[in-house]
Amino acid sequence: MNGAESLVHTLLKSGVNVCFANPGTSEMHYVAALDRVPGMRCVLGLFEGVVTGAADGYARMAGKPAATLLHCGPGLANGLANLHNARRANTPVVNIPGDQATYHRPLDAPLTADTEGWARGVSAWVRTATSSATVGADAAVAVQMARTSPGQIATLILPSDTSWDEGGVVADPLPVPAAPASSPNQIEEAAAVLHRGGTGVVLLLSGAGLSEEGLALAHRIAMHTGCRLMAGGSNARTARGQGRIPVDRVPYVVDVAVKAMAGTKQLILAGAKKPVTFFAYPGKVQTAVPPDADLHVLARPEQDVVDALARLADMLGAPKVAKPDNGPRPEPGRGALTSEAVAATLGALMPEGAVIADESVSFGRGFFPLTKAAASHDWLNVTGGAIGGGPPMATGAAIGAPGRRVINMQADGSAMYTVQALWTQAREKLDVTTVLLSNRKYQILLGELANVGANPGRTALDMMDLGNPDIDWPKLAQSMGVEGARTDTAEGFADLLAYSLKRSGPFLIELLI
Ligand SMILES: Cc1ncc(C[n+]2csc(CCOP(=O)(O)OP(=O)(O)O)c2C)c(N)n1
Repeated sequence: MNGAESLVHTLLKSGVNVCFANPGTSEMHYVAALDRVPGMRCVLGLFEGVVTGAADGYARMAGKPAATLLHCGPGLANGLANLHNARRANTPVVNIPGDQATYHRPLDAPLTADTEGWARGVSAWVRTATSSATVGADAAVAVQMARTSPGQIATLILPSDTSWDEGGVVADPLPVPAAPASSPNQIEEAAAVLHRGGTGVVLLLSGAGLSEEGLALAHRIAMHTGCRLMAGGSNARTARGQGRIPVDRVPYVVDVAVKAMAGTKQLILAGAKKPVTFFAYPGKVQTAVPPDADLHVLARPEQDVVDALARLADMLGAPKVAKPDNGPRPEPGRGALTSEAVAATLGALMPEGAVIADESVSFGRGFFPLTKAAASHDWLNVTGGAIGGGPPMATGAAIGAPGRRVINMQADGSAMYTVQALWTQAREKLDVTTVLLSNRKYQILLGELANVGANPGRTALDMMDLGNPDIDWPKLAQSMGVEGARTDTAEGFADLLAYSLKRSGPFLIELLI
């Protein structure tokens, strides 16, 4: 057995059975091993940002990591932005770039690069394999590190001789440490704050706090104490729709966020970090949390937030409550394609168990309220602000959640970063509906120009204009094997969405907004 075969066997033994890949020469033995060892689903991405973003989406839904296969430092570098998004989502990823053979590296051949250095910025754990005899053991550690709470990126760099040399040894899976529990002190402090009650107590949820179970516990606490529930600004996965507690997210726009958090006197963090603004702006605050608010940490992101919420609810004596009634499903929108009309149509038509991969950027800021009474679904945000996360995340989510329809609410500018994901969706026959929000602009940046107080001229405005030439999205999709159509009315959207949900495989709907 060579090193690559021991690697693949070890990954499979440790429960990793999907590999998102974009290979090169140095990974040929890894590719050959994937061929020879049955059991691994290999998914080709035509750009490394698709590979890494798909690994992110997959793990968010499957609850376990996928492996990647990337080509040397430059291939890894192409995938870094979506590894950054994955890191911000606390997604487990077993990230495997191949590299020059150990004895070839000193010759400084063209693809030689600081692979470890590039990996380090996004990874909780980096190791370069040194021999075929130990690469199996390295792989077992990589899976263990990826699965360590709250979910991390573990990068195992694979010099080609550690793949092709004989003497590979399959390693047994290593135990995954349980998420640490919150200390009694953390629970007591939160309970004391909630006991005092009064207005201005906010319980801010993220991570598993936004799972169905976490939300139900938070709801119990809120019903008993009168505290307000909020969610972090961008979250890996939020359980929403019928039977789930609707929570507002901390808004993106600074002034809107300040309004939303005004009056907060006690902020209790449950799996969330203290919210800060995406950027500094001249003369504006850096956090929407009022300066006189006290901060309490019920559970840090790596702690077991569901356990902490359960212990807190018990300590408070909060009685069990019925599931909330989020009201009737919305009616599909009519007329012009406003943000509200699109949200209402989505809320009306999305099927039970849908997964929403949200990279709607500026147009989607109002999507939450009108989808709270939709069928139960999961909502995935791009978490690190690096655009181009949406189409790959949708692709990976469809593989991680088979049988569930993924709806990718996707802004056009961001989609152009990783548009090749459509090809993977077609090749893998994935049930993904891409709702392409075509405003032919970098709309958000027009707002940001105003926010920083700039006075834009022609050159600045041209840098935010995606027209001239207009992108023909249905044709682009069709060229990659994805059927697509375009509409400029809410009724047209409803028809196309319903059509896409009835058929299997991917579909793209361009909305001229
Ligand atoms: C990797 C990366 N590159 C560039 C940016 C800067 N940026 C933020 S939003 C944006 C444009 C988004 O346009 P689009 O996706 O069409 O959404 P819209 O603003 O029209 O809603 C850009 C270029 C970024 N956030 N991440």
